[in-house]
Amino acid sequence: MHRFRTLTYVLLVVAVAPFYATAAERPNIVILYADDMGYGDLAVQNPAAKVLTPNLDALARQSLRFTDAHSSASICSPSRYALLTGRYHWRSFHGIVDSFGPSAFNGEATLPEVLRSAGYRTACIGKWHLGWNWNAIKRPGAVPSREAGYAPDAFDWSRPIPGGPLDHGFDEYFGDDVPNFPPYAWFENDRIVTPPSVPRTTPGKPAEGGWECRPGPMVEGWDFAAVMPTLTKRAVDWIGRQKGKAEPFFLYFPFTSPHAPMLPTSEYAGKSQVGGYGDYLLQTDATVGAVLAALKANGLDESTIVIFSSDNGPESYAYPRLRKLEHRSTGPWRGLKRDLYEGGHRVPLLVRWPGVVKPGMSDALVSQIDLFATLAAAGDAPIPAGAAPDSHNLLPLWEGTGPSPRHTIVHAAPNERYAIRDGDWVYIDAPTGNVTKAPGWFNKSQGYEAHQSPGELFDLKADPAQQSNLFETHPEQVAKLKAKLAEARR
Ligand SMILES: [Ca+2]
Repeated sequence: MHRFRTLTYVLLVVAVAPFYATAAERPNIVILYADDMGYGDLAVQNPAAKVLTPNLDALARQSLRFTDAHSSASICSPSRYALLTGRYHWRSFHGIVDSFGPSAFNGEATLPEVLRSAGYRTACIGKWHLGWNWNAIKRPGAVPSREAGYAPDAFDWSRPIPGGPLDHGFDEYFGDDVPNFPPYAWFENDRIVTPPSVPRTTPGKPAEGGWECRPGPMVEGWDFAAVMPTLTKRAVDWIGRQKGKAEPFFLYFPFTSPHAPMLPTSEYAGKSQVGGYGDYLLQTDATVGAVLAALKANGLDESTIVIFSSDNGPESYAYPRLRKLEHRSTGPWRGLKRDLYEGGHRVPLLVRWPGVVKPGMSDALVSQIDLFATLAAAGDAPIPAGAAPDSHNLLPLWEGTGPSPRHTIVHAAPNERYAIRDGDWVYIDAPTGNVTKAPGWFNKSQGYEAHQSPGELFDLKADPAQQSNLFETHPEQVAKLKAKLAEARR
């Protein structure tokens, strides 16, 4: 199928050069990217799931569902950076971009840049969290206080802010940058829509967990609960505006949910059996449904690749949630957000491409880093020399015509510790894969015992729950993977 499309494209280019092929030949691309949603939060891959995700389950039935898919990191910014650059985050950094932090990019080509060069229209709607050049609008002498952060007048909000999505390949941006960081304000392209004029206040309590909202400037009357509904509406409206256009489009829609603050609207509050998180997950699922419905209503569903994934595993609330409400957000995997264990970075991944990707399941080892080369190939977009160095083209795997070219993944946690996956084996180059502390009751219930070894080695095929550390009994395997890790990091 792809060969046929490529041939059609080549013939068209020859015939009508220098014009691009029309959207009919090249697919639109939509990436839906949940925030902190675990493998086991996708009901279709968790037989014991206590939250139903009907829209995602329906999408999964129409998709190729990958069960061994990984984000680059177990936290936000690095995973997003790696997805958009096709490059391991740890080659540049490990942590998140702080509030008012600088851009995470350093001249790397991005997926939207490559697609745009090939004629795609590109938009980012949602959570950016990859930094801006805030110094360009910061008033001289403005410094944040420890308690209150920056004052509302620390920045000239009337000026454009460079270094954001528009400077990294997106024609348009709408979002709130990071839902729990200042400024609490809407961004439209490279400008703030309404100037923040008051310090952050947080009304009452979220449905579950804490606000996790850092101090700093806020738009007066800012409605945290309106963020996801507003983003959803903007994405739906944007899709509606693509109908009938000649060029294909790329929409990158990173959600702000189910990340804290968990604020399900009245339509979803109390509707799940898994507390505020479950309700917010229902709302997240409904956003997916709204986007899919918009594609269908505009006659775009057959010509659009839809990808759904998450930037990392669930937040630490997943432990009490499991204990009290018996919903396991990580599914069968050990660990969660920030961890080197599977639960930190093994995430849902659905790929729907009608007529090209046959619905089903794949247990091939794949990374979100591979989306760059794969989608560039799908869109017949040339990748510049040296760009996306860690990205593999998985199109043959997607189309069922060949195996995955990927056999290893280097994992890295925010504490700058590493692990390497190689086939069925994973070697953790640290005494533990936990960064987020696992409670004693959990470790006890799962048979996770303390040990004195400097590293951990697991055979995921025999031991998917990572219970038996084979470090001491398989020194040759440890040495082999240590060498592969050193080679990959060189
Ligand atoms: Ca996240």
